[in-house]
Amino acid sequence: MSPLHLSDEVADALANSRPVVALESTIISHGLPRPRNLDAAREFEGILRDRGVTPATIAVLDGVPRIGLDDDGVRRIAEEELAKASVRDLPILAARAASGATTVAATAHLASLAGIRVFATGGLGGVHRGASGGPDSVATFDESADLPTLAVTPITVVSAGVKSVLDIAATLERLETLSVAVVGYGTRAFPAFWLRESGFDLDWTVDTADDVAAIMAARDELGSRGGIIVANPIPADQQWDPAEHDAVLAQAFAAADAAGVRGKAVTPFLLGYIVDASGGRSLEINLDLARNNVRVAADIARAWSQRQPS
Ligand code: PSU
Ligand code: MN
Repeated sequence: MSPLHLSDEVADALANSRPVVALESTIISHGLPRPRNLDAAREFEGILRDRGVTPATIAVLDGVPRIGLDDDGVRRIAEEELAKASVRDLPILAARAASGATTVAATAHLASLAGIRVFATGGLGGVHRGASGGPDSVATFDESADLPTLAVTPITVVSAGVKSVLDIAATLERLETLSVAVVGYGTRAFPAFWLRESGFDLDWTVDTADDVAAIMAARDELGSRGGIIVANPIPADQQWDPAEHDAVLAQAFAAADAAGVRGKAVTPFLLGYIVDASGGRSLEINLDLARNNVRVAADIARAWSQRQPS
């Protein structure tokens, strides 16, 4: 018996080489506030369906890794207090019949097991500031499992780069070491989630979804093990005003410092603070960039599907 449960529509689409895009559940359960998160989960699926692509939202429910959720499953990831589950948590949830919302790492792993090749998210996890220490701080070693997982998982992830609360230079260095391919979608500038540009340039840019599908095909022929990150910046007219962004981030870091927040609590603290301090502006941008990534992932999945023998 397969340990995975594929929804009928996902199983049918995969069996017939029709386009499928995986969606993560941690962004719904932990990344977006209620009740907007339920609308967002449904909207992301709708964007795919409107483009003839089958959505595969992924989560572990009662111990079963589900690839494609029904309406009740989507409601559960938006409304229940679920564990945030990375790859290492999957066997524990399965053995205990427990539930969890899957991170980029866990979603990529499960999607790939199911045979899905394209995945849309908001922002990837990465190397946290202070991971390697500083003049007056000890190293936290806080690097998301998203990075090493993408080194060994054959999936193409569309993301708006990584959040500017992370150490972006270190994240890009780690992706290089881990041999994860990174291409800018219509840009050479690596984006920083709410902003179009992080100040770091990429070696490669692609202009079309079919360019990405061609890289995926070549990847398979060359026996590369890892994934491909498609860095898709938010459109210029939707990005956060950089000066306001910098000011709110500085406030957020100062507040985290003053509150003595440490370790894995830092990111949720910063993100919550940033939504409040921006008067909700950062949340609207987060939704815009995620929608934009889902649209690009749909185009890539269609281009990939067209390359498959039918
Ligand atoms: N980026 C967002 N919102 C999120 C996340 C990232 O804008 O909710 C989630 C993703 O699921 C990502 C995870 O995989 O955070 C990374 O967490 P950690 O650094 O603990 O691995
Ligand atoms: Mn971490």
